[in-house]
Amino acid sequence: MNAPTKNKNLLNWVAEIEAMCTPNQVVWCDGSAKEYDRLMGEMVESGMAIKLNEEKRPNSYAFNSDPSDVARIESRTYIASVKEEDAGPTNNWTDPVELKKTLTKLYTGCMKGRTMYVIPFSMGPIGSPMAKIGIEISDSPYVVVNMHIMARVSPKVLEVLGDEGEFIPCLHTVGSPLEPGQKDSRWPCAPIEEKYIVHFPEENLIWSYGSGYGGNALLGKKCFALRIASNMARHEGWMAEHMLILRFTNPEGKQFHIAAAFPSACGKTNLAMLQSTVPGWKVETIGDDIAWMKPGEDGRLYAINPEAGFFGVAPGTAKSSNPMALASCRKDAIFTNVVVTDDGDVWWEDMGVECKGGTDWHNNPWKSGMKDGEGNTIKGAHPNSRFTARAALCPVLCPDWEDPAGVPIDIFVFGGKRANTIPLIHEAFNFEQGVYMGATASSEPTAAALDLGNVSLRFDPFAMTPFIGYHAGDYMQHWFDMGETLGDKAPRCFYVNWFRKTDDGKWLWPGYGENSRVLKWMCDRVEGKVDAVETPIGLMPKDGDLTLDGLDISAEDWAELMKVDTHLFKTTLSNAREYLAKFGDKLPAKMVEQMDALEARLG
Ligand code: OXD
Ligand code: MN
Repeated sequence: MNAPTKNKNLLNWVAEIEAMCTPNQVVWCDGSAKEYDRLMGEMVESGMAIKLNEEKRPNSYAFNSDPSDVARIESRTYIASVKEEDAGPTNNWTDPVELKKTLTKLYTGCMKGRTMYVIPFSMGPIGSPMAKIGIEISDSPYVVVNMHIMARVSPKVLEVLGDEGEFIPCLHTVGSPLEPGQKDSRWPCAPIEEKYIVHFPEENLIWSYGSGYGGNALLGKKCFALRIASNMARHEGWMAEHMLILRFTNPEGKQFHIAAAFPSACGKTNLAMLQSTVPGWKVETIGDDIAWMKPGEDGRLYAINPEAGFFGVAPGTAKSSNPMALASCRKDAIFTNVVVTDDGDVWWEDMGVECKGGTDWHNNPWKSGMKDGEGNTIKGAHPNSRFTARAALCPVLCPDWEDPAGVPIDIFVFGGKRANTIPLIHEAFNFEQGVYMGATASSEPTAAALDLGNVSLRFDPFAMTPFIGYHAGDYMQHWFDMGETLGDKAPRCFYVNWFRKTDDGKWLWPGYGENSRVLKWMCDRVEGKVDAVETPIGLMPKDGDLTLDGLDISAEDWAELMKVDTHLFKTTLSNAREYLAKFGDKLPAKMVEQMDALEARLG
């Protein structure tokens, strides 16, 4: 096929990769429905894809991966910066020269017997001043169809790129060359110890080898839009964050834009698509995973969602927890590692419906309640099984979610999963304390940590631990620097904990749609409609300002939910000091100031 571009750098790179990987053929992708249908047809033919029942789930397909290839693999993910200290303690580092030698050996001939797809994509609305162009080369047709949904794949990307434009080269292979006559496996990939997901930050280059799954293979997402972009952002004065973006509109039509960072399993996608229970207030979704944010001409911080779809965790997605996510994958969707029911639809654990029979993610016959030889329930879907859904199908998507200028962020929300210590909501006194809150966001693995003596906290700064493409201490300093740039136009910062429990393990807060009450209090604060109570940890709602009308929460439970136990807080602070000590002399002085000030306030 003739290359649809005259961009020399791109043509040279594609020629170089073709020579190294020796595919059967090179196909330039155009992102069209025709291309999507053709590839799906080929994958159904080869047995890789299952076409779902057209009546139940129109234009949708299911895939089952190899059991060794089901999630991001942090132990095989590298930041190969020239200097080790630039990768910092939260990343795996390997010398880029050595790594390139190892990988070049693996890449040589790795696409034998396969097609090499060249996928031009834009992260962010094509042509937006905040968007960036990437080119993914991959030998996986599964990657191509997922990229169609998750990014903007179109010939327009090459038009915007032009003859001289710059792009992020993203090289991917499943690492499973085919000898002549060799039958392909259903989900080709390389063994774990041969998988590599590598970022070269000085070259803005991504090399991924051996995995076909999610964030390891759809390189626009975690690799580009977070790891590489966070490093670019720090040099260029913007931010690439692991945050959802939503719009909350009050009954008078005033809009507030909220960006929120939560570690995994804290309901980020649910919050992004929340159904407000506050009368007259409405939530609309802009993004569920990544925010790119840049100061605008008016000095405020503007955000875009660089993605075009949702790559959501399937188990737990139900009518009760997130009807909007379910609706987003009602058609035109891809499902990976779920149950395919006997009537050609999909099912997963905690979907809120029974599965009478189907095929599990291992391709074995399956039905609800099945047990293994030892009496353990066999799960039908993998816990990290996913739906790939088009954002455009989300019923509560903001109509202007693709505004190239982005939306002005009013509020940052941080949080974690804590059974105790952290109240439902508190606000930072100022942006710098907000940075401390984000940097020390923590969850405890189980409610067993109620036992004070053994609190084992997992810190996950800004929910970015696996995604900061450089030294995490420098990253924290970048947050402080952004605060200085934004000055009094910086978003207000809040910390929430939806997960507080009583001593006997009962949830104190109903969560889900009721979280809108907490968001409303934040908006009222931003508007100056309500005062707050000053406590040692920050600002908290005055009695009655966060309305509980219609909720069955006793006065004692409310007091417990909002309690600031200074003794417990001191334990969290000392855990935070211990955690942050590993950043050594890269830990910003301002972070130490924040910790000292908090300690003094706690008395
Ligand atoms: C994701 C993740 O898949 O954060 O979004 O791991
Ligand atoms: Mn994520």
